[in-house]
Amino acid sequence: MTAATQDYFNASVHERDPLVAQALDQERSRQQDQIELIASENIVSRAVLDALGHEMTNKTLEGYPGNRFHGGGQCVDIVEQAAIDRAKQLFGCAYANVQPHSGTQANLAVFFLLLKPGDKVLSLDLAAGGHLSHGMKGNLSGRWFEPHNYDVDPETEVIDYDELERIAENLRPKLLITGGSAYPRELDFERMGEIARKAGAHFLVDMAHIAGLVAGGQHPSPFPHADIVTCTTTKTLRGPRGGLILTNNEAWFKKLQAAVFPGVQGSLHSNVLAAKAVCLGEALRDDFKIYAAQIKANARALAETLMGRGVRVVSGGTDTHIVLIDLSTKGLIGKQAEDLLARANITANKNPIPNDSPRPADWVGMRLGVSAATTRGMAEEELRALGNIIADLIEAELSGTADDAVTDAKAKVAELARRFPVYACES
Ligand code: DSN
Repeated sequence: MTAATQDYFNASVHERDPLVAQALDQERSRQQDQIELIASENIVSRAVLDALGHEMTNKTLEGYPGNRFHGGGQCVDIVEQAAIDRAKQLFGCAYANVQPHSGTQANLAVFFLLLKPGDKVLSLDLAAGGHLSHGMKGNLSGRWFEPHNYDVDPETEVIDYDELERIAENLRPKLLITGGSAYPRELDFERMGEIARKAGAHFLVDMAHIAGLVAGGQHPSPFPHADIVTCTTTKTLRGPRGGLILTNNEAWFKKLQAAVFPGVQGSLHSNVLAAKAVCLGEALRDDFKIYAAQIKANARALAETLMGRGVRVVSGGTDTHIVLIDLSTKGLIGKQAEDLLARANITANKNPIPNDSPRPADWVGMRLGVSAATTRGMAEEELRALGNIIADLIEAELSGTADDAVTDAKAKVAELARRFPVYACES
């Protein structure tokens, strides 16, 4: 073996690529030292990381277990079949495709399966918590299909199901979609399934954000009301980046397989399938139910603390991991609050609230999510402390004393981060 080959197989990233290694080290420290409140993020287990970093990434395969276009797929067949079986067991459905590279890819495959270009799609408005892959103009779903939206009630900020029914009956869309990225309340799948059937529409539930809550019994299941369900394996499900598609419709399933490959994707991500199998296995364990219940309790504690300090929480609370706050009553915008929290090592993101400006720079909302903090072991007491830190920062920004408040908040965040370490065995 040449020295170059030996180096290729044995040298670490620190030895071969200091620039990338330094960024990786800094990212590890960042995740340890800050508190993550971005609602779409979570912290995967060491077992999921092991699978993601495995040599299985070298394997190229197309097709499905037992029916591949390339040889040597026997080990990937095992992990893909495990992911399929576990997804079906976890979500109580008959068929699962575990290959989508993301939630957006999963949705695209469903569009490819069920729609023709120009067909009408009815989905939750983006500012009310929907998702860009449900018909946003800048996304293929909004360019090739005819998007329409339903909204939340302006008073309650909860989906206006009567209005949705009226819109659906007039519009007669081919596809009704619910779910998204920032809707904090429980979704009434039964009512929306009835609305879809009355309007002659197929019903897609995109449970990307709440899949872990569904898995843990903390949000009603979309089955049997949905015709088809998509989700990501990140977020509350606490797995690798990727998507799933689930259905009970036998007739669709064969076509669904072809819609994913070769419809919208080529070869699969073998190591990610292994990591998906691991995370789905973890979500089947009893301790995941405890985790999901703690997420909800933590989100409520955060929402109640913020409301108690005079911060307006959209819809007056939460039934999920998401707390969406409206900064307009404080005269701030989302970007200001995001930057302010970042100075104190709390990571969150500006977000539109219902009827917000279409310009991200003007959004007055900020989205907070508790999944990652809950994974670290934080409970209601810590989320109340975080709520008070956030409220202190906002008040200080208004009174011109932000610098002092940031110093104080940073110390409190550092103490929390130290008490709840990430991948502690390595530190
Ligand atoms: N949809 C984006 C979010 O919720 O942040 C990415 O998952």
